[in-house]
Amino acid sequence: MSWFSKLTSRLKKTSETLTSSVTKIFTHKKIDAATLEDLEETLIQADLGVSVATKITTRLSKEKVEKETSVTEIQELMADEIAQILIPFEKKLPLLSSKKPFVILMAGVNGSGKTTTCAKLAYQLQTQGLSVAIAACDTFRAAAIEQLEVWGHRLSIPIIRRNLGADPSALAFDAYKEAEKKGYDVLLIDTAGRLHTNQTLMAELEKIQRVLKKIDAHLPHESFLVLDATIGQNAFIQIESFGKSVPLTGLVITKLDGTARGGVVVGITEKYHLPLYYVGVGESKDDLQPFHAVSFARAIVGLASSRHGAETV
Ligand SMILES: Nc1nc2c(ncn2[C@@H]2O[C@H](COP(=O)(O)OP(=O)(O)O)[C@@H](O)[C@H]2O)c(=O)[nH]1
Ligand SMILES: [Mg+2]
Repeated sequence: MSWFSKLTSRLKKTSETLTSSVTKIFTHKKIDAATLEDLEETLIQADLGVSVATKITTRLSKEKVEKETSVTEIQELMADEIAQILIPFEKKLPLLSSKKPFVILMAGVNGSGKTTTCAKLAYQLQTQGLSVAIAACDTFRAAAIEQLEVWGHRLSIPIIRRNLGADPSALAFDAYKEAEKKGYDVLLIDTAGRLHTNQTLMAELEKIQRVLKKIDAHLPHESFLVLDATIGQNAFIQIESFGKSVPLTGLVITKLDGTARGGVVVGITEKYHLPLYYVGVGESKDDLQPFHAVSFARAIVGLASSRHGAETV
C-alpha cells in the first residue's frame, strides 16, 4: 500500500465524519448564511479550530454564495485552506552528520505513544541507512524497559538500558557517551510518561536536559512532544505545560487512525506554530509517517492525493 493510501485509509474516521456532515449540509442546497453557519459549527466540532473554520466559510461565502456547489468543490476548498495553514509546519529532520549522535528527546504523558514512536522512528531512520540507538530512560516501569527490548530485538535496534529505578538523567548521559563511542548517527531518548501536573517528574525531565547540556549546550538537538490525537483539545494544555519544562522543537501526533478528531492537528499547529515532524497512524513498525501538509489536508477531508486522483507521494 502506498504511503498516501495508508494515510487516507487510516484517517477514515476523521474524513468520514467530516464529509458526511458536509454532505448533509450542502446536498441540494445553495450556499447561504444558514448553510455557512452549519458548516462553521461542523468544522469547529471536528477540532479544526475557530479561525480555520472562519477562513473556510469566509472564502466560501465570497466565491460560491448563492451557487449550487458540489460537495467535491467544497472538499477541495477546505483541503486548500487547511493545507495553507499546515505547510509552514511540515519540516524534515535536519540529521546533520556534524551532529553525531543526533539526539532526540521524546516527552509526553503516559500512553501517548513515546516508546512506540521511538521504535518506529528508529526503524525508519535505519531503513534510510542511519545507525540508531534508543536510551530506555523510562526506568519507572519494568514493562517499559521490556517493551523497548522487544522492539529492539524485533527490529535490531540497540537499546541502552539500566535497571529499574535507575536515574534517568545518568542513563541519558551514559547513553550519549556510548552512542558517541560506537559512532551511532542518532540517539533517541525515551522517557517516562508523566502528567504535566506532576512537579517531581517534570523536574526530572528538566534534569535529563541539564545533564545532556553539560556534554554539549546544543543537546538535545530536538525535543519532541508526543501527543495522542484521541484526546482532542486536551492536547493544548499538554503543549503549554510541557513547554515550560522542555523547550519543544517539534511534535509527533499519534493514534490518528483511532479517532475522528484528526482535525486537531490543524488547530494545534495553527495555535502553537510548532513543526509537526511525524504522524502515527497505527501500531506496527511501518505506521509512522513523515508529515506532509498537502496529503494530510486532502486525506482528512476525504480526497485523493491530487486533484486528478493520482498518487503524488
Ligand atoms: N492505533 C494506534 N496506536 C498507537 C499509536 N502509537 C502508539 N499506539 C499504541 O498506544 C499504546 C501506548 O503506546 P506507548 O508507546 O507505550 O506509549 P508511551 O506510554 O507514551 O510510551 C500502545 O498500545 C501502542 O501500541 C498509533 O499511532 N496508532
Ligand atoms: Mg513508554
